[in-house]
Amino acid sequence: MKKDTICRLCSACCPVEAEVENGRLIAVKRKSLAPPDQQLSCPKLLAAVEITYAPERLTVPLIRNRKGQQCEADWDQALGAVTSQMEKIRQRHGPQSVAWLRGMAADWGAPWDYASRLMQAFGSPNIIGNGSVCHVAREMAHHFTYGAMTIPQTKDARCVLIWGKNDRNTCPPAFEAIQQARRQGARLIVVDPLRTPLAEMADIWLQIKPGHDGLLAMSMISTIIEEGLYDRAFVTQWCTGFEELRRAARPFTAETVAADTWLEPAAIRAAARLYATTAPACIVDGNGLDMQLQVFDATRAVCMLRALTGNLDRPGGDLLPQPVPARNLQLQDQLPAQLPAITCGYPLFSSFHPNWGLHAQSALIDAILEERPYPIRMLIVQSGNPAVTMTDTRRVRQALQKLDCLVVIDLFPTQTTRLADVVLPACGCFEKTQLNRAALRHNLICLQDQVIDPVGDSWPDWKIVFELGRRLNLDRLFPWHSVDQAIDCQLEPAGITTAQLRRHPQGIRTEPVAFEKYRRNGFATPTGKVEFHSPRLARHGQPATPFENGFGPALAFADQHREYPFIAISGERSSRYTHSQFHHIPSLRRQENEGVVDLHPDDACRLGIGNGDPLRVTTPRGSLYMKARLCDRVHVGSICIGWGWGEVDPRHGINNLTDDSCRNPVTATPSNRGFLCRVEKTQG
Ligand SMILES: Nc1nc2c(c(=O)[nH]1)N[C@H]1C(S)=C(S)[C@@H](COP(=O)(O)OP(=O)(O)OC[C@H]3O[C@@H](n4cnc5c(=O)[nH]c(N)nc54)[C@H](O)[C@@H]3O)O[C@H]1N2
Ligand SMILES: Nc1nc2c(c(=O)[nH]1)N[C@H]1C(S)=C(S)[C@@H](COP(=O)(O)OP(=O)(O)OC[C@H]3O[C@@H](n4cnc5c(=O)[nH]c(N)nc54)[C@H](O)[C@@H]3O)O[C@H]1N2
Ligand code: SF4
Ligand SMILES: [Mo]
Repeated sequence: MKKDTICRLCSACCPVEAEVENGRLIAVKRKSLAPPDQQLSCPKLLAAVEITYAPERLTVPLIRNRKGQQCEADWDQALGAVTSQMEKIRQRHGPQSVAWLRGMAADWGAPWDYASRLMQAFGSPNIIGNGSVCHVAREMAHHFTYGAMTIPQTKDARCVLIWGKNDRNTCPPAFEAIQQARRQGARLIVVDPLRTPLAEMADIWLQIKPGHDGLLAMSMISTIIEEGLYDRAFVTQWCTGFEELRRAARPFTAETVAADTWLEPAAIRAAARLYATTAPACIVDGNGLDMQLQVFDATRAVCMLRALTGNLDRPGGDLLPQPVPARNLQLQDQLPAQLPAITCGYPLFSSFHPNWGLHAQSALIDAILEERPYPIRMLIVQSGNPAVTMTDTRRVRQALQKLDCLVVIDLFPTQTTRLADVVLPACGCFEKTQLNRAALRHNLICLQDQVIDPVGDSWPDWKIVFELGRRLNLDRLFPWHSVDQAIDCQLEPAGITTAQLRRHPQGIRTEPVAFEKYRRNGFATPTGKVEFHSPRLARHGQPATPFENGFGPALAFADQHREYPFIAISGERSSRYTHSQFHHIPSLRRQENEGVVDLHPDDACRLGIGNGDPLRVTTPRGSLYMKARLCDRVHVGSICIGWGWGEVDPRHGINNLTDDSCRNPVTATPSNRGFLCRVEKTQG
């Protein structure tokens, strides 16, 4: 039997066709729109069956006993242990002392609302997402510029500007669209410190110095304005703050920023001209911008390029999304107004979206360790592995160990589940039905539909949350007995049911694709226009126009560059793994057996390091051990460190090196991606 669903082995949300025989998953294939010889295969999806039935899967709940051992339990015992701890802590310290942490996108989206609803009904405002280190800071920058995060219309573009995104490894459908645009003659500009496959395909590759994208974006703005290459009609009618932007950008000439960006002035100007004079053009922005100290202003500047060139909401440009109307299941209004969330130090970031979790992830660790603004004593982690993936592992582990109670909901044992008092086994993506955020934020809406029974005694996340609700006597707020009922309730405003979605596996549109929608109601900003200058930000003491007060520090430990002379690039995704996941899957390990440090041959020669030599990489926060791989993918003076291997061995953990003491003031983003470090050869 074949069945359509959405893969969530990573956050690309690819539509797939699953093959099931006698209730067992046999194979899963991506439904690609590209011609057969242009389709990109996904190694994780090819390993889907192996992942689903991996012997390591958690199949029963675990509870830590008095001797400190994790022992198997049944669901009744485990859920009872969780709710009795929650009640106990609420009585002693107040409900706000219990927090919920959401990790990677595996279970993101509409189901996010279920956990938020549970915590809000329980009385805690602390539902913390990981958006400060993922794309949510970027999303906020889009919001503050023109009201929503745009979607590049790559396949119809004549020029594609890829800024810190590697769809070759992270989103096959998007990569196929880039290839299609190329076949149709589109020009390609890539801004990436690494020679990625996309950089190799590009007409112009800007090998930017990590973390310095804000300088480049301002410089491109400066060139476009000074050379009169902007769309005057659009700017006059639909943008505010053009003079402020011109003034802010003026000092960032190509010649001025060249040395600090490792780029040639001529290349910067050529990229600005090509992008501004080839219409339509779209910008694909990614995680390369996301974990920078300057993320908010750098991304705003990139967003402003879209508006300056009149590419917003035009075919082949950057589409403003058409969200599916859905019911907000959250209960924010039931929380006492005087009870701040622990993310209150980042008020703009915590409030820019009505129904997401609060995303300043680092605030959670502050609250546990430093008890500010008040202590968190119990934490429930859902679909995340913070002991590996959160900034500054030593500090994170210290925090997780300080808790009175740690509960982890996951599919596999991880560095984080090992620290837990209670572990609840969750189902994988082919074992449950859910609505994904991607499906709601923009038409088409597709269903991720269950294709096989849960493996072992694992439960879907929705069921775990609903059952916790019932045990906390919140049955009234969790009246649904199936996920279909809950989705139907959420989608009622859209007039769509789960049953209809199931009948239309190719998806349902609630409205036809429309361009230039701002002509009807303006942009969703306070002024109704694209805001090059934001009075809202000025009121909060932030630069109203990007970098109007200059460009601040870009990399962690920049003040100690003599001791730490290399720039590390972290987190570049492999197509075979999702963050810390799947490293135990034999077929994937056969393709990529270990994490490595990419080092330029010139640097290696200078340091007497050979290919495959064991290295120690050090920052003021700690060390990491990995083998060297000599290659010119990296710029001299920088290294690229393999991501996610801290799950296999904590000595390979990138976040041993990262710094959480310096953050973007708006979005709480630390510089996980670019930081200074020292590299040396070690013994075996
Ligand atoms: N230094 C540095 N730090 C980074 C990054 C970086 O590039 N560099 N990247 C950042 C980014 S963008 C992100 S998104 C985060 C990712 O950080 P995490 O969210 O911690 O990522 P994963 O390692 O993928 O952990 C996800 C966990 O969820 C489990 N899981 C998978 N599916 C489900 C499900 O359906 N339900 C449940 N309950 N569990 C599930 C998996 O087994 C896994 O243990 O890391 C961030 N941290
Ligand atoms: N296979 C796989 N797919 C995934 C994931 C995964 O772990 N594995 N994770 C998912 C998640 S949660 C996310 S957030 C996305 C991320 O998706 P992407 O944004 O596509 O992925 P990355 O590889 O993290 O980073 C993109 C590029 O940014 C570049 N980069 C690094 N530093 C800088 C910089 O300072 N400036 C610029 N301009 N570029 C820089 C890197 O070299 C890399 O080529 O992928 C999702 N998809
Ligand atoms: S890229 Fe691969 S793993 Fe990620 S959603 Fe698509 S098919 Fe699944
Ligand atoms: Mo992410």
